[in-house]
Amino acid sequence: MKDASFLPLSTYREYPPEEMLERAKEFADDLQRRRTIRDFSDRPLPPGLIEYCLQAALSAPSGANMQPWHFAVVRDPEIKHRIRLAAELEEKEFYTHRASAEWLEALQPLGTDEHKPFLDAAPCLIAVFVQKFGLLPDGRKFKHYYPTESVGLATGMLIAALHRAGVATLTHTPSPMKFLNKILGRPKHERPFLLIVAGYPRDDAQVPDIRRRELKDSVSYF
Ligand code: IYR
Repeated sequence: MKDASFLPLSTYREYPPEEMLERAKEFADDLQRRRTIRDFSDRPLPPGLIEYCLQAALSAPSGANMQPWHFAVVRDPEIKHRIRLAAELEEKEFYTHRASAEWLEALQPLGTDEHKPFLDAAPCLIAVFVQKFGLLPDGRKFKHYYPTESVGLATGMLIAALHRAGVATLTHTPSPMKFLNKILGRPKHERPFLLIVAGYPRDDAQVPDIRRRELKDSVSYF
């Protein structure tokens, strides 16, 4: 086997046990306040903020360290509007024909419909793409491992980073969303994974009256 090369672990920090608990609780309490929102203000975000949050996302672990992701940041109002029009076309189809009665019933507590004004209003859309394989400069392909899982991890870290910075998000999945490749000029082998809508909530923003499961309902110990 080819020799791997190693460096000393210089970035790990150990904390005293009380501080570990404090840090874990603080982080959990902060994330408990995260809510997915749909009522976005058009206030711009501080310059450079999204880049720090993307830096956090890029620290995610990935299969064989292939980092099989691409993030397209959209701030241009015209491009946001094109995305809105394309998304609303798909959503109209979804709500009137494509979705099963069971699916529509599951969505009922969220109060969603085919209108997506937040795609114009929010200052920033981040289209996340999965690369099933990588491309060498000569055009040859190489396989990415666990691409979907890897991009899910990076996206989760991005949402947490945005929340921590005070940015509200919506994880939006117009389906199908191949139109994102066309509008954003992404290659065919990249699959749109998610459209993250990011910004400030409107002053009158409301969220659905839904709850998170408790620890005992989601966790088992052995
Ligand atoms: N993409 C549609 C429907 C939708 C689907 C799921 I799963 C949601 O959690 C929320 C909405 C829409 O955005 O309205």
